[in-house]
Amino acid sequence: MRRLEYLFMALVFVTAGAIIASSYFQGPSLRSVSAIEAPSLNVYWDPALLKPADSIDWGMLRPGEAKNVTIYIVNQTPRPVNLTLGTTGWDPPEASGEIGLAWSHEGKLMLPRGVAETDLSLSVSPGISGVETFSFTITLTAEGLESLTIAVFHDAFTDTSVRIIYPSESESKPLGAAAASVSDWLASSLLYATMGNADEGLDIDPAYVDQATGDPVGEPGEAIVTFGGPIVNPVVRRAEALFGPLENRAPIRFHVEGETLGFRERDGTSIPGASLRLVEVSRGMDLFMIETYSDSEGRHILLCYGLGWKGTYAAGKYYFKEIHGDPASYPYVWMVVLWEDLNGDGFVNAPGDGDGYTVIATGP
Ligand SMILES: [Ca+2]
Repeated sequence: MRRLEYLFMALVFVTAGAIIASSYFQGPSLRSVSAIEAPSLNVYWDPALLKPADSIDWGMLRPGEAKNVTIYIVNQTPRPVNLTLGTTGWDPPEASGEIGLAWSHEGKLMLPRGVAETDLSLSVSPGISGVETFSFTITLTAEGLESLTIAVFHDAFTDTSVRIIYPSESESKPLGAAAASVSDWLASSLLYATMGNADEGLDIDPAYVDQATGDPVGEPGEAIVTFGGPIVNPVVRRAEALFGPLENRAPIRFHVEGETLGFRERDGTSIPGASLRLVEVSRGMDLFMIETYSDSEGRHILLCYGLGWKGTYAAGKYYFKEIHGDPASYPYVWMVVLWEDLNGDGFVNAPGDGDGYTVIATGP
């Protein structure tokens, strides 16, 4: 994963000084109240993001006890960020060995404008003594990453609401897209298996696809996955439209010229090796693409499809077997892969099971 170091670093301070935190003994218990300040990562109590969390009351803590609070963090920046928790400024210093703070998001990724539910856990050592009041500063470091890549998208799935849109069999679809085949669904199911928080819907469902524009429906920061190419998939058809600002379009697009099918960059630049003749596609070869981008509404989209249906199925198997197993090796915004039915059985075998998968091009 490439990082744009120093370009963006956000610190969230949950402090006990600037921000108040008082702790004191009440009999055998400790009480601690902390206020929260979050200049770049906004913090809320509720998933609807209506109640800003400007302080945490940990309640009464006995020696040996731990308390959890659930908060919702919003990445307000236009970049994916990598989160790290730290504590500083312990007063008295020895309290740091007796009181610990942990959370469930160490090292995790957040998509731009993404929302993450996380638990903060404060624990007090059973043997704490000599500490009547304490204070410390919590630092949540949000390191900005260079761009949304396939690797970032994959890693963010764990904590991101993902909407999977399936091209339907309907003959009447947005933007005049054609009926899809079940193979597009098969490919999607391989991604579904890797996600923790996915909703599924069809392209003819207005809750998933704007029936007038073909745009996917979703909140800023949400992730959207869809399989199947522009012939059957209105979301892809919309993403590859040849009009409108370039930055609103998917990074690469389907291109057909005579009997040759392939992919080009969104501005029309050809991609060497990223095309096949129609006759080759029917003889056990296919090209597929996997790409990710953010649309103008701040939704993060992963598109996967082949020139033919076997290529789309191959994309699903490739994602599951290769990318899911080693996402850090895919720091790309887009990639084009050649699938070949090397064992000649007419079936799309997974990588390592007899067929060939060759990365033709990656970008940017
Ligand atoms: Ca095969």
